[in-house]
Amino acid sequence: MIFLYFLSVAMSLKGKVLFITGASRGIGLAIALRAAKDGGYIAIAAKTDTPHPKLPGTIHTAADEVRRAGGKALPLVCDIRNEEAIKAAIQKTVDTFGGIDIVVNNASAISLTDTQETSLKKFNLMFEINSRGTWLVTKHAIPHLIESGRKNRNPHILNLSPPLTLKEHWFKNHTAYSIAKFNMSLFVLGWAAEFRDKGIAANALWPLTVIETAALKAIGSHFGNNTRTPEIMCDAAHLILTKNSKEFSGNFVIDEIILREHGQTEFDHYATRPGAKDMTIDLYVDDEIVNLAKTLQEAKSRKKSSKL
Ligand SMILES: *[C@@H]1O[C@H](CO)[C@@H](O)[C@H](O)[C@H]1NC(C)=O
Ligand SMILES: *[C@@H]1O[C@H](CO)[C@@H](O)[C@H](O)[C@H]1NC(C)=O
Ligand SMILES: *[C@@H]1O[C@H](CO)[C@@H](O)[C@H](O)[C@H]1NC(C)=O
Ligand SMILES: CC(=O)N[C@H]1CO[C@H](CO)[C@@H](O)[C@@H]1O
Repeated sequence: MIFLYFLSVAMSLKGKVLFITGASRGIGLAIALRAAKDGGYIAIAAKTDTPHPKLPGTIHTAADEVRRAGGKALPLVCDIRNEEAIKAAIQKTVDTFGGIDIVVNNASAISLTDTQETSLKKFNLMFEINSRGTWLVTKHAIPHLIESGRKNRNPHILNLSPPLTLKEHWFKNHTAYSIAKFNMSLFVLGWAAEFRDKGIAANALWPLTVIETAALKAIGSHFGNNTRTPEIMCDAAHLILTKNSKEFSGNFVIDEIILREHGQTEFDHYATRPGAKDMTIDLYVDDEIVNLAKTLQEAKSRKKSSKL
């Protein structure tokens, strides 16, 4: 009984303070809502204060959703290209919620264009948001994560970025975006080592299949229709963020794989279109990863049939 009580506390984000960038919609918002369901405190740091002409959701609508889901919300206008804005947002979070336990670096700019088609403006945007922004937000959150570690509050950094793979075909069509995204993963590699003795975990999470978000629709999806909803990413993120930060760090996690490794066998409900099969595999997911997911799936169905 007592053991179960502690287990459930450890596996919840109740009372944890999350600073999430790009949380006004899509995957960032889904992660915020999952934490809110546990009773988490969420700083929603994003650029969108007033409605975007093409994309739904602002920090205020996201905050309302977080509160409805059972969490505390702090909407913050924060352009992560601006160091002063980041410092102010972090300070406001600490003043409001008493600290920071988790940083989720989700904000991301995307332009799937080749070198000639990528303007300097687009290149700078991807560099400034994906790699420089991730670094800058984390840099200013670190003192608070160290404090969280001292208090044994299980501090985590989670970057929404792909497993490190250096195959040229992942670069060919959009080198600049690929480098900006892999840069986020390189930070995971470095930070896991840098902060290990402080008990702070740094991990990366990436989807096996294409996730359908408003941003994806806006850039014109040539990815086909066999996509999943952001819910699979938030379930996987929740699993990572409730793991012991002293033990689980430096991992490049794929959503379906970690969920299967933890015993989940049902994935149909994540399909954007009910009944869709043969999900479209996402960028940067090597064949070995796809095969591992299949092996885990088959191992499970073998286990099931041997029980019959
Ligand atoms: C690169 O572009 C080509 C042509 O559009 C396409 O067939 C191929 O799948 C793309 N490769 C990746 C890894 O996106
Ligand atoms: C990747 O990171 C390095 C080091 O921070 C930086 O110099 C480089 O401009 C980044 N590249 C992109 C495309 O983000
Ligand atoms: C996706 O579905 C829409 C509507 O059913 C269809 O018009 C479109 O061709 C499909 N796209 C792909 C790439 O299969
Ligand atoms: C608002 C925002 O930038 N959301 C991003 C969250 O992360 C995913 C995966 O990197 C992006 O596709 C979203 O655009």
